Amino acid sequence: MKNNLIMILFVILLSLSGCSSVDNTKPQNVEANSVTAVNVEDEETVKEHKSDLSNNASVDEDKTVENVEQQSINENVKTEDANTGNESSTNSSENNQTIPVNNSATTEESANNSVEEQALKTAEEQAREENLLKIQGLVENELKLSLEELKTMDNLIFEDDFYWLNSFGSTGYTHFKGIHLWKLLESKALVKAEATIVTVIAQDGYKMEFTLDQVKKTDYMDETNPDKKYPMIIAWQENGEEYKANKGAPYKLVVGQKQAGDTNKPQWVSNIDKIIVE
Ligand SMILES: Nc1nc2c(c(=O)[nH]1)N[C@H]1C(S)=C(S)[C@@H](COP(=O)(O)O)O[C@H]1N2
Ligand SMILES: [Mo]
Repeated sequence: MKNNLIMILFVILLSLSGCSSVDNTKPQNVEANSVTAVNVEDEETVKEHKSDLSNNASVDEDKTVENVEQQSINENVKTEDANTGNESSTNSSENNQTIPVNNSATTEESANNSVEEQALKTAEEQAREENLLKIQGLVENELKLSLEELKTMDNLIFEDDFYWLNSFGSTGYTHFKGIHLWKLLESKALVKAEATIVTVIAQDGYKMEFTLDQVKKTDYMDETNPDKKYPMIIAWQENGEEYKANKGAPYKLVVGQKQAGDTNKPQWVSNIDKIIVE
């Protein structure tokens, strides 16, 4: 009888310790699951409250409470993550994906955006800088002129149909509008007295060198029309259309013929980068 009692007690003890070892694993899963459940619930309430925003003034308060709740849930998930082994990590990483991963994606995205924005901005700035008309060398005022600035110089603007003769004998007219180069150098850059040479250099390295007298000359000709007289100009508009800013610096040096038979077209310089006075 006494032995039976001891046996019964022993069995009870055994089964109790067996139960408790089952209990050790189960509650963990339940906890993890319950966090997932709360997350889903929470997301639903967020959605609900969002749609409530327009007609409920107390929603802001609710949202603050919710944020606190959400934060504590995140903390729970993190703590759990650190404490649990492989088995329950599926659950907690699921939980992580619902909130924190989203957050870090947003942060990454905005970081990427700002990097891209900055790159774009620098590219734009660079393009703007490259599209400035630079005048350097023997001048009182070295200049970096934007197209907008050039356009405001009303009394320096010249426009006409320019006759051209190319190397292989082809001819034609092209209408150009732009700025009178010598007037620009004389009145804005203030060319120094000792200057004798003007070199016009394009972005692709193509360049033409002129004597200062050639730049000052205002009676370049059209061998087929004695009435025509042209100065040397920096054009920004060709046949009624401005040069596209993404096709290089929007300036072209244009000049008529010095005398009959002068192949003037190859002397034009597209996409001018700078003008150097020496
Ligand atoms: N920057 C630059 N300008 C340039 C050239 C060039 O290769 N690069 N070629 C010249 C030659 S040989 C000719 S015939 C004309 C052609 O003028 P168009 O581009 O208006 O047709 O541009 C001249 N200006
Ligand atoms: Mo040419």
